[in-house]
Amino acid sequence: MITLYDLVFQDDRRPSPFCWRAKFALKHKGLAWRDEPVGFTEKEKIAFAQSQTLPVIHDGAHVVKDSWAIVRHLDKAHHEQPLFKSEMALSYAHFVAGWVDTTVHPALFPLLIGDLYDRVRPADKSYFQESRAKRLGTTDFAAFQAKAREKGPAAFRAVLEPARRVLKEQPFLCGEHPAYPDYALVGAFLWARVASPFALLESDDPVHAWRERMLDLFDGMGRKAKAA
Ligand SMILES: N[C@@H](CCC(=O)N[C@@H](CS)C(=O)NCC(=O)O)C(=O)O
Repeated sequence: MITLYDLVFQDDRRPSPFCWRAKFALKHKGLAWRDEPVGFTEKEKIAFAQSQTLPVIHDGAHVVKDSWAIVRHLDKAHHEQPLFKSEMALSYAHFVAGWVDTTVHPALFPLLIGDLYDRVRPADKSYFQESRAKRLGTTDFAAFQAKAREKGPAAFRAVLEPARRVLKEQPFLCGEHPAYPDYALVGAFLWARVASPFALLESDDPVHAWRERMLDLFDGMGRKAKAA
């Protein structure tokens, strides 16, 4: 049985966008897993993988860290229901994951930082505050978030335009059926949903309808996760 080491917040919340990618990929392939929650200050649990970040998986003799390495491993080790059916599918997935990492997450982070901090486990608060203050240049995350939200979610919505153009024409980024590019993007929305009540999308946005479809996938895995 595969073990997935998943970042945990207060009240067993699981917001990590990268861990969500791994969970959707496991479901896509029909693979069962055992879940091991890891707090920010419990990195000793993943020391065996020489990793400082989550997700990590333990799959038989294989220990794999980093969400992209994990999904590549899953397809190599388990041939059923491939995530990447061609070199082009693999390249599209890599491109979309990179776009989410470098454009979608940075646009979202300032809108969520105060709510994320509020939901971090008490034992992890000072670690989170210190590490994120290095990135943001302040420890006043509530004020940083309020300033980001003054502008409203319009700038964030604009970032989604490449996805919106595709989703105007088809139900998923990958066509009639979802695949890894959809999982990479929905991870960002689950990060937001689990950590924050802030409304990101308008109801007539094709990205909104797509997000609803993604929340319904795999017996409502995303929808059932504890939300803010
Ligand atoms: N490139 C890595 C990024 C993983 C990552 O940054 N994970 C965050 C959680 S979303 C983490 O574990 N952070 C630990 C920390 O900040 O100490 C991947 O794709 O798995």
